[in-house]
Amino acid sequence: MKISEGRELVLLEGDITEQKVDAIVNAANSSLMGGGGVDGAIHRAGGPKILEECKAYVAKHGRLPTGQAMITTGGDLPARHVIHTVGPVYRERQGVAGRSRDEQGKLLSSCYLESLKLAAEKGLRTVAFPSISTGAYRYPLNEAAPIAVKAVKDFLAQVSSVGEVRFVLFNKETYEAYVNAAGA
Ligand code: AR6
Repeated sequence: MKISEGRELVLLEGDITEQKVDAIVNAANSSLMGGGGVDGAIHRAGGPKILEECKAYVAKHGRLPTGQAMITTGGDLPARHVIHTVGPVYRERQGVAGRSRDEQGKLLSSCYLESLKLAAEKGLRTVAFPSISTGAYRYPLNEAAPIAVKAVKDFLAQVSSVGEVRFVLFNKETYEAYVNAAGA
């Protein structure tokens, strides 16, 4: 889907670890020590260099807050870099201890925006995202997909060096939610 001259949004069903792009984005957790889901798949396929850089980052800056992003090498992956971001854990019951729905949405949106800002700062042109927070972090797909698509479209519509953003969605249900959200 063309957003403007030289700016494209692409939706694919597939495995993000196979993408040959400037950067793939990892749905990590604040410890940056790896985990399950897409995080586990990226560390397995990318080899130990990625974890070494994550450890060095945490030793220097501390844990990565929700909604923020940092970058490492792509290690053995076809992608040159991995941008690690931390999505919000979705909470059904809101109030007292929890974040409001709006706050959760802002944090999810921030994951996409901060990752793309980092990519632009580094002069990276092609970036691939998974569906952040909709696995272990339980964000409902029908709420997360429109937030993700809007954040990326808004970014691409502004002047930036990033030319192509791909959503690489792991199953049909997720792919279809993003197709609906993009009105594609
Ligand atoms: N390529 C693309 N998408 C994938 C892949 C893959 N190889 N593998 C899984 N997905 P999740 P979260 C999809 O749970 O909800 C980790 O343990 C998956 O089907 O990976 O943000 C971290 O360490 C789903 O659509 O991430 C954190 O602790 C999407 O990726 C926590 O999980 C996100 O699911 C983060 O949870």
